[in-house]
Amino acid sequence: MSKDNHEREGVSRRDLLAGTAAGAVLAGAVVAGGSTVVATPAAAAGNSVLKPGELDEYYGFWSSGQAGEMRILGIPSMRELMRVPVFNRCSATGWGDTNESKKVLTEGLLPESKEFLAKRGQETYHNGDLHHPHMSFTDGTYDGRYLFMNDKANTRVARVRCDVMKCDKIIEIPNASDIHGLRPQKYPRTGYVFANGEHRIPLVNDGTILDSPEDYVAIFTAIDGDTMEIAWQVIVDGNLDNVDADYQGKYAVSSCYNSENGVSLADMTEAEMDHAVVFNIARIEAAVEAGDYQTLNGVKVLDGRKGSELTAYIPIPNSPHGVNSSPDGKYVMVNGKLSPTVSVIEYDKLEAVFNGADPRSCIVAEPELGLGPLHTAFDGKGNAHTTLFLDSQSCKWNIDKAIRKYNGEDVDPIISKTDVQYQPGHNHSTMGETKEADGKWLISLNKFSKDRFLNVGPLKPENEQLLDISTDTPAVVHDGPTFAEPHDCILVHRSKVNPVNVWDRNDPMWEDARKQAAADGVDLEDGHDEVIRDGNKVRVYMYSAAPTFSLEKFTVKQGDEVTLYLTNIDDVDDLTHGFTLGNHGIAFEVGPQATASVTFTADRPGVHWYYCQWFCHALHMEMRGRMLVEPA
Ligand code: CUK
Ligand code: CUA
Repeated sequence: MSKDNHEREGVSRRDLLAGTAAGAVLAGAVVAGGSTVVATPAAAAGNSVLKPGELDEYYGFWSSGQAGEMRILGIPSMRELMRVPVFNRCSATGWGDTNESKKVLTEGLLPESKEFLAKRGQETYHNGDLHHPHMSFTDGTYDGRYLFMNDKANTRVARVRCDVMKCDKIIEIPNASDIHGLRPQKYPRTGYVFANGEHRIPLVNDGTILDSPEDYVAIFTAIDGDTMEIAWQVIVDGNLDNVDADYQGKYAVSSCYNSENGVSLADMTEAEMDHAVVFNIARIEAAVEAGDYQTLNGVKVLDGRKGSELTAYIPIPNSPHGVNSSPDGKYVMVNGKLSPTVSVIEYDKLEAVFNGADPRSCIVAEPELGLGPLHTAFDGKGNAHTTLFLDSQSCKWNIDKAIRKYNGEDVDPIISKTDVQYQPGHNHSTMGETKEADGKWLISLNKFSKDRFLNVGPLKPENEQLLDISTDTPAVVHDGPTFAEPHDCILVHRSKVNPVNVWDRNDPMWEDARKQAAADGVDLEDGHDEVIRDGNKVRVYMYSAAPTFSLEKFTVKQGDEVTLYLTNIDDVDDLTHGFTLGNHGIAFEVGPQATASVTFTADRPGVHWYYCQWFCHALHMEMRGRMLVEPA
């Protein structure tokens, strides 16, 4: 055990000894007082195991890939703390069913999508492919306001409010196809959220073009993170994969694996060199100011194809993937994927490139690390950790040494390689994409778990591993199976995030309910129940206070359009109620001091029980009531 580990915050030598006291314990299971603690030597060294009741030092915000939600983990324990529905639907919270969530899920859709979905009997998309969750920044570090994330499946970008950890905005991006890479501006603040359209499509995609891929384009989008409106878009050559922003507010850099502008696998992988596109923010803003754009689907679209002064195309080998700015603000790493190299671009050399210098003159290192470099994370001490997909390794290397080697010195930038299980995609270090990178922990998000867990059938979990990176030989200290499919995550110090325990009664989330209640003369703020008939529309206002609903029964007529508003007037931490209406497909959560509503047509004559489905009280089972639907 290194000295370093003993000094880790919150870990005393005694804790470590206690954790290994039984000797035998080191590689086995300790059974004490009925609980089983699995301890491995590495776990004890890195102290990723917290005792019951201990809090984690970091929040992990996780993508869930094709599951469409965001997840919150505690790091280093790797305990899953919460799931936040975003692009998916959620049976537990009613996301996708309540009027409040439907508003978020539908208001940002393009008109043609609404029309298309209506023909499928849907108000919105029911799926999503969430790859990249990233927090808003101020001055180069997380500010705890928002999390932004992409939906590759349906070309959308969503925002989650960090005060309540609920999604409050989703927008569909016109003109682009399949938003993949997404990063917020780091400086001076977010600001822009940059979003890459991965797939090339005809610029006016009206069904008249298929077999002339030269008429296809990819589109880079800058979204205003405060308003969630699109600020501008830039047309590029090639496609767009991942993106990162710099620490000066000058540039965003995207990788392109398809400089060939191909549409088949053979076309797309033909060239040895692809490129990174650098977007010059000041020049783009000036061009917008000067009116140097076309308007397409209501968005200002600028032309940044080769030859444009808005962009620079930096040749990079070979089908590059991840893009990661170093915490010192000096460099951005473009990970070579099919090339064993990571290309290191120095931000300060980009100005010369924009003024005509050789595009490759901004490359200051190109270390050869191993097979399949996909993503790079940083420790804030001058080192980088790159995932090697094909080698199933995490490679620790020194940035300065890589630069010296590129300049001809005989030094080896590689510090060590750690086996991971197996085939890592993204990795992420604690605070690693901010100027406050602290070099404590690294997550390796591995695409395959193979034999690491009990067999659960043909569909296997993936494997997320936690590495202690405080030493020169990072060690895996935790294995964790995970369901589809975290591509990316961020590790945020807990001091940056301050969620509330109880909702504010004036929260904008239920603004529409508040307005309707006011129009109906109902005081939503004051535990007021009422059934209001308005033609064949019936509005039922009720409140919950453990263990009762204020209305133990109400009556509507067959064919009525019923909107039920439920306000939880309990203001105690963790006192969530729910409303499930039997045989109506309706169930939602209502947190302390929140209001939620749902609308349906009463069409099943009879008595229908509604009940609270979030266990809230010793008399939770009794927390129920009846809706009578009178036959027409
Ligand atoms: S991507 Cu999946 S491993 Cu969508 Cu960020 Cu690289
Ligand atoms: Cu209220 Cu269970």
